[in-house]
Amino acid sequence: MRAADEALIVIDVQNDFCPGGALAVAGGDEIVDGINALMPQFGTIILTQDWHPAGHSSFASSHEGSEPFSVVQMPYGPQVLWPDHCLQGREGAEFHPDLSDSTAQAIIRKGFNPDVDSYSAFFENDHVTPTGLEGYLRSRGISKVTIVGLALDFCVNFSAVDGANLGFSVAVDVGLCRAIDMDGSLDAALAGMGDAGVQLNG
Ligand code: VGL
Ligand code: ZN
Repeated sequence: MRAADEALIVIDVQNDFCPGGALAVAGGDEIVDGINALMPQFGTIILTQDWHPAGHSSFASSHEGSEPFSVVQMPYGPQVLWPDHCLQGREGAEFHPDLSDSTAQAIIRKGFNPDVDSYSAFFENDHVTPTGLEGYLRSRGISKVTIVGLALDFCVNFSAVDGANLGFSVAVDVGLCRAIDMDGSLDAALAGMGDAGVQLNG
């Protein structure tokens, strides 16, 4: 059993990020059993859920003439345009059916602001609007987090770096993550997490 000040954060293990989903991550479903097996070690478990309204500004379909996986400039910086995914209340936004969600005490939904994407579990992509996770963790006395889930080079990466910058001790169990890996994004994410002081395990 991990210490009382440790939490497990499971990022976006949702149908749309698994094979057959709208933004499928290769092997995304392969990590579910391992995550379930890790859960009993932690007294505090948090799940995140990518949770977009229809017409979200991160969808290529909201930008006429733009293709998925192209990049546009948003007021808050560059933004990859994605296929429509994780629509609020739809099957694609549900957790993978085999993910054990009964022991999770909090579910952080993110990406619900129509104008700003939110990769990180801590801040929207403007890097200032909080999700509330920091306060949740601090008020529960959590100082160390282990992060697993999807996708390693986007939401796991941004969550881990933000967590480290906020002063949490952050470990990523890389074996319990899968990556989108577009245009070198995986290598950049691994380097960036290392630079931020994130411990990369597995
Ligand atoms: C994610 C792209 C768009 C993720 C979410 O969970 O990594 N990636 N929305
Ligand atoms: Zn998204």
